[in-house]
Amino acid sequence: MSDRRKFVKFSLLSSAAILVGRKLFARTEINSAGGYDTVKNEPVVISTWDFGKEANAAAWEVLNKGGKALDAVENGVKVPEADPNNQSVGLGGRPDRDGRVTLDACIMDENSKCGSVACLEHIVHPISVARLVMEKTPHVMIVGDGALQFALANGFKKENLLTPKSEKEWKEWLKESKYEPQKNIENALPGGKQNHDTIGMVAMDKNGDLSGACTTSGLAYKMHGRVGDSPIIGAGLFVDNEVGAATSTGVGEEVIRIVGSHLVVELMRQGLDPESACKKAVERISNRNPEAAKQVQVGFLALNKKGQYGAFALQKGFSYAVRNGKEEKIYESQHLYP
Ligand code: SD4
Repeated sequence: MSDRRKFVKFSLLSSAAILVGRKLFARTEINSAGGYDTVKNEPVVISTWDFGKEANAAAWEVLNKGGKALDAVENGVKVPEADPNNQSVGLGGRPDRDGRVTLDACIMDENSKCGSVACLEHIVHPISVARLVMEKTPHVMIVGDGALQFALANGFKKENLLTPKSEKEWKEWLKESKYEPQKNIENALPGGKQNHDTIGMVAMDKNGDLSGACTTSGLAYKMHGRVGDSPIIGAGLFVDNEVGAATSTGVGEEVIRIVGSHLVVELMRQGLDPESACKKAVERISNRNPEAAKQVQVGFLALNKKGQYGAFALQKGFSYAVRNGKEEKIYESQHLYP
């Protein structure tokens, strides 16, 4: 056989072997939420709500170049943080009942390092302050004035986060000043506007390492100083590099009570797929108090170490965005109540 023919035969055999290998290991099953399992160690990023799509695109720029999941999630959630039209995260977020925009954020990496800020004012990117807490201090969480001082000392600029639009709506709300954060579900604000939409994002990089970030302005017109689940490691976000990562959105008090994201990860450790784990956590909330659970929204979103992802919510209306080498999509989550 000529050298050339030998080479062609060898190449064909190797390609066939690679294809068989991919077939064996590259499972692409449709899960019940319509999502796909990705191949182990293929980068993927998922995030809460429709606006996760733009955030995922920024995260994907990092992952696609072989960057770390930690850098990807920070880069990703900075997009809604800087968007003045997004009224539930960062700049332009709806204020508390005193008209102050107070932000909560946390970040966690593959080594279980984590950082968090809560009730932070005047800083557009609380997620980057949370990352600095993780990297530059021996602590996990810094809140209020202390968080602001820490941010300013590290070069962050003090800015006015209350946009004219959010201020106008807050003044409208003041007329009745109805304090009902527990009852708020989708479309609860005047004019059918949503009152909550945290971004929670989790990602896996090419090394198979996981990280997550979560950032929000919290419930609209909350009491000054109220902190939700979003900056609480274990509640709004949890990453365990052996098992998977999860994040949450919705009424934070309900999530904190069950330490929701940690629960989802632990359920995945016991063998549940991401959607089933999210469902069990949602059921934990509804079993505790079914009547109360019908009045609120909570959604969980999870990714496991195999690259499989899934979500589940109390109510209809929770969406999540996915970006990997094959797709850029928004999915509707399954939900408990119609
Ligand atoms: C909070 N969980 O402050 C946040 C709000 C939220 O979708 O997620 N809204 O309780």
